[in-house]
Amino acid sequence: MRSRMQHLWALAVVPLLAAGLVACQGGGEGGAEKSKKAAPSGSLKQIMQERGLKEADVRAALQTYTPSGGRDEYFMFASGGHSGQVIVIGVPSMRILKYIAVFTPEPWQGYGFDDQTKKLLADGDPPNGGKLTWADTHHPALSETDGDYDGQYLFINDKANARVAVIDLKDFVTTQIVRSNLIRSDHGGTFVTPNTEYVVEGPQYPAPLGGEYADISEYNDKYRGAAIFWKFDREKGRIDKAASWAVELPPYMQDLSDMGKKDSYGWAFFNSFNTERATGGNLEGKPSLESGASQNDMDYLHIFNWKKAEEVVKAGKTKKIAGMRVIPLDTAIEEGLLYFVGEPKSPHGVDVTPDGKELVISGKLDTHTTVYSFAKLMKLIEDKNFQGKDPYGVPILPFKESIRGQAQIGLGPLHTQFDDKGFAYTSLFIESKVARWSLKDLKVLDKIPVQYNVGHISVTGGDTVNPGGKYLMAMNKWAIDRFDPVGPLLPQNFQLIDISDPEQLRLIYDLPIPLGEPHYAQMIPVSRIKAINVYPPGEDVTTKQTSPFKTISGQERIERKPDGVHVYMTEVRSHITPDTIRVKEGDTVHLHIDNVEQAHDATHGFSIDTYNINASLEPGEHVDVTFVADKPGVFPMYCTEFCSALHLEMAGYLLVEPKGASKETKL
Ligand code: K7E
Ligand code: CUA
Repeated sequence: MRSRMQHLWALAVVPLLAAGLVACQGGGEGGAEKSKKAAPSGSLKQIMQERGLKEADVRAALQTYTPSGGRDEYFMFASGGHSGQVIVIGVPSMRILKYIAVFTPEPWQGYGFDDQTKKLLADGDPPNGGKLTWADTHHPALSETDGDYDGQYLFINDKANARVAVIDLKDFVTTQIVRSNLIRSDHGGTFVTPNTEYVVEGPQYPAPLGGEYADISEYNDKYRGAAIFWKFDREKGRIDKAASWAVELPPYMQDLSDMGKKDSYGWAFFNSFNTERATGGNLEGKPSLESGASQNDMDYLHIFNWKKAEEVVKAGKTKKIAGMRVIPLDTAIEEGLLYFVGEPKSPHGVDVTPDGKELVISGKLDTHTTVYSFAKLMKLIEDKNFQGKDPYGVPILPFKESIRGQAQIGLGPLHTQFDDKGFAYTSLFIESKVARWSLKDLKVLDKIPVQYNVGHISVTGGDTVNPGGKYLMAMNKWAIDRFDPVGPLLPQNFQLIDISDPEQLRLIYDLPIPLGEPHYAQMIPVSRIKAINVYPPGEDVTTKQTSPFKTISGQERIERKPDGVHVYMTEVRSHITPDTIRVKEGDTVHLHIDNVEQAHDATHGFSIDTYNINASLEPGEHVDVTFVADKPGVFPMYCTEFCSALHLEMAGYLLVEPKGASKETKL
């Protein structure tokens, strides 16, 4: 790929250079006028002149432009922010390939409309009733084997409602949503342990565990955090709720987390802020939460031994809260599972280096990033060399003895990623730059401006033991002057940066994201994912099982049973069978629909007006739709995908006979 790129580069640009084109940057009408002679109409040179493109622009275009039918080298899985979806983007072309419906209804995919996905979403609804129709998705994580992406599953959290989802990468479909009801919000998730033993969901805002009430004046005693270790059953492709457990944490605001790998395998790291335990009350004569939470110079990195915690759980030293086994904080301390070490000035990101030997942590209000040595942390724990305890009795390791050093990075450092050349990259939120620095000597080598207020950055394979070295995505929160004005709410700005040159960072693409604030993303080689083209006939895509209601061509029928009218239906280009459905007002209707096609991309939709019925059936897929026919009348039903030349004819009628209209209704 790289050599092909270089080849293309040489092919297209060297002649341009030879033609003196690159020197031709004179703007203004006169300049264009003068050079017209040298630039025949439609030539590359003329296009460059007309569009005001410089050499660097042409280079960037050559690096990212992908001709029709061309493919990308990487998939980027980005959080879709408030949309509750995941965005799949091809890199380097930056073409959006898919929105994966996760936490919220998505009409095109029929997600949240058929019985299967309604049930899936309901698993994440609050236990005491109510439907959630949005999410605050933050951190996608790819499944790992030996600390490297294996391309099988994707996980993502909903910060606002403390939910975690599993997405199967065989078909890019959400197959599970779990919610513990232990914590109210999560932010230290999702991160996976190096063999995806667990999908980890760290908390954010403390509250009484399990949803109890306690006044905020009881914050120190009754409010807590808890980190949940969701056990992942790879065979089944599902989180095993019964085998999952959690650990109680003090009421600090736990933030991002990362999992140890290689040398640090078996350990998990959680950042925190507000170790002041400020609770706000700015209308009650107290300092606002923000200022109360920014008093201490240091907050606590939580160092947690999950491998040892498994033994503690096995020994039954847990209590049940909201149906989940929780290691009480006292037990975690007694068993030597939990330690703290200071982290400077409003910490945010914690990132474990690819070799697992060090941790990089940045404070939002610090100009440094701090590199902790895992070996030093372990030695201090072994020697019981503590500088004291926090109010809950958690041992605190001395800061200076824990670190290798600090790098002077810049303003507002947040998140760090690594590459294959020994460089680290840190986003600078306040400075609106990405810094490249040397892990070896902690020196900044280069900084590239980004537009603007960068949050996370993502390098290909960036969270793994084996990161790549070609691309970095800067995920910027403000776009201000980057795009044509679309009113006060602007898109987010994803900027692709070429990091392959050890001498220079180059910005090569801007992609506006108009869907929500994405936060984080993962990039994986496309070749590592094996997606299917069609489903086996009768597949329930949320369970990956054959539906018991599977219907094949020739067996379509309507049956009246005690629980209502069952319609066994098929769709194939270009008819719906049966295309006439007669029911009586008040009947419960069960539609069992199969797309009996096995042709790639032969998707059919299914819709009925007024009843809000909308399904999408990929080839081989089965869905069930249950509704009460409580509105009499005539309702056209039709396929909503332009599937064939006779797509408009792919239709029929639902006839809901009013009560008492006739004695006999033909089925
Ligand atoms: Cu936006 Cu990781 Cu949720 Cu930082 S977090 S930016
Ligand atoms: Cu099937 Cu249109």
